[in-house]
Amino acid sequence: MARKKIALVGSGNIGGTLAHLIGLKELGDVVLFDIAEGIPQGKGLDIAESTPIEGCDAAYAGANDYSAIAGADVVIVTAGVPRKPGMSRDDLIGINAKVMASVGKGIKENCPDAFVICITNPLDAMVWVLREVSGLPHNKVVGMAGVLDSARFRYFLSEEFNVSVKDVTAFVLGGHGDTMVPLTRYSTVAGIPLPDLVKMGWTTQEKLDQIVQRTRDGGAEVVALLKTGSAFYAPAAAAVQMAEAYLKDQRRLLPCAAWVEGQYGLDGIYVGVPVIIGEGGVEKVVEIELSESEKAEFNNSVESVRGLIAKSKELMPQD
Ligand code: A3D
Repeated sequence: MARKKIALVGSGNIGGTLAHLIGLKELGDVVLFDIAEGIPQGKGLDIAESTPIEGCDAAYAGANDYSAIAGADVVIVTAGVPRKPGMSRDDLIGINAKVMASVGKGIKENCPDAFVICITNPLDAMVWVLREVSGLPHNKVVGMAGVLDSARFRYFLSEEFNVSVKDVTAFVLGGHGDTMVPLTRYSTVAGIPLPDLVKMGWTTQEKLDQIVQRTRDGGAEVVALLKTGSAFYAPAAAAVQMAEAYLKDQRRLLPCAAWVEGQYGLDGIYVGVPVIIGEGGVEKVVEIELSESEKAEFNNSVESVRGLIAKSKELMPQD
């Protein structure tokens, strides 16, 4: 059986980490693409030289021409600019909407059958642009945010409870921004929901509220520490989990920025919801019951995504 081909559009901090993880997991051969000459080639060669040590079979190539991504099974997009301290994700829209338009064209012309995972911010709006320009089916274009936001929530909870991260599950819905909705009712330690753990005295409501807020600010916390860019290890791990679910037809239930039409009363928008990812891409949008206050928070988040999509429409080059 031929190895799968995974194209990474953007070979910066996340792109390089993705390339490394994909090789370690032997998910397929990797093509790194970037507009910066030498970066994708250099990172590809460097990682390829680690494969004899790791004992993993994966080929690496670097390119500055879109023809290199031809026939890719999966494309992971990180092209564009990240935040600097003091910036919100939404401040990136002017540059990144134009970048997504060029990436969408490259995908359309070279690998229209790929499963595309977008990471570039502001996430939900950038997935929308990518899908619009590439013309791929909605179920094959998805955004990575919920897996990362949920992982941050899980990590903070595991610290608070002093239990293994393996036993903590968590759900974060909505747009990937300050309005994201961490759902405490659907988050558990080995199946025990967080509100029950408060009743059991494992934590207090006040501490839980602080953890929810820290989750919302999780990206900014790393940006403030790094000063030169944004998080990349955890975002790359999250996207690799989504790519693996598709390539191995795992049917994982993961929170992703997916196209929602009908579910949750929405009439066609990209926003963070639980979905099943398998060989068909996004095979199902899972509609969970929300309380009145959760609904209000989710709708608030949807409105903010709508605003960003409208702005992206104005910024997209017309041709
Ligand atoms: P960075 O290390 O700067 O890498 C971006 C790369 O994109 C650079 O190598 C650029 O040369 C390249 N690039 C710029 N324009 C183009 C273009 N037109 N075509 C191809 N390549 C281009 O950034 P990063 O890897 O740290 O972050 C990448 C993106 O991911 C940013 O927009 C971040 O905001 C975003 N991000 C999202 C999350 C989510 O959870 C959604 C988390 C962290 C970062």
